[in-house]
Amino acid sequence: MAPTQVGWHVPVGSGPVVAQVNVANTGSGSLEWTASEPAAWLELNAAAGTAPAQILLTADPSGIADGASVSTQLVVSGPDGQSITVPVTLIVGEAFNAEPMGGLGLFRRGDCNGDSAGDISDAIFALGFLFAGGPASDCPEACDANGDAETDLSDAVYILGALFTGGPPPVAPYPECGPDPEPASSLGCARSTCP
Ligand SMILES: [Ca+2]
Ligand SMILES: [Ca+2]
Repeated sequence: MAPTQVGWHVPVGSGPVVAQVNVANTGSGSLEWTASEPAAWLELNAAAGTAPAQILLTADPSGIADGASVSTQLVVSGPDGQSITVPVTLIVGEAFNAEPMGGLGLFRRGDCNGDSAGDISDAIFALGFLFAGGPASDCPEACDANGDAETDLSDAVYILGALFTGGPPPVAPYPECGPDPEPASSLGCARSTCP
């Protein structure tokens, strides 16, 4: 299951932010799972299902004070008593000393495959996910190269255009790491390669 932790750092007044946790079955047969978390500020789009699946986590910063850091745990339980715990943290406003966030919430647009480089492999990764059953990105927002809050063929075309035909570069944050300029429509970035 990926990622192993989820976090956001949002400005005061931010709308809800979203991240995605993939539940995969590395064995054979079907794997039933249930998910739970106890925090009022966090919601899941599903509490149970069959792997492979994607759980969308939506964190609502609206009731959290400027400078506050809140944490909870997403627990995903499978058969035979197996369970995986994913720490989830939401930091609001000027709280830079709360705890190290390891770049969570920051991303570099266009780096769809999360290797810190922007090159043709990102377009290949995006096409693989869209059309060839390849893995999903741990940072879907970075795959949204043209910044229209959707990941589709146009993003792969956009990445290739920027590399080879003089097209515009990925929209901000690019080329430096940064936060999502439109957090309300974010596709999420659960695993960042940003420092
Ligand atoms: Ca890359
Ligand atoms: Ca897009």
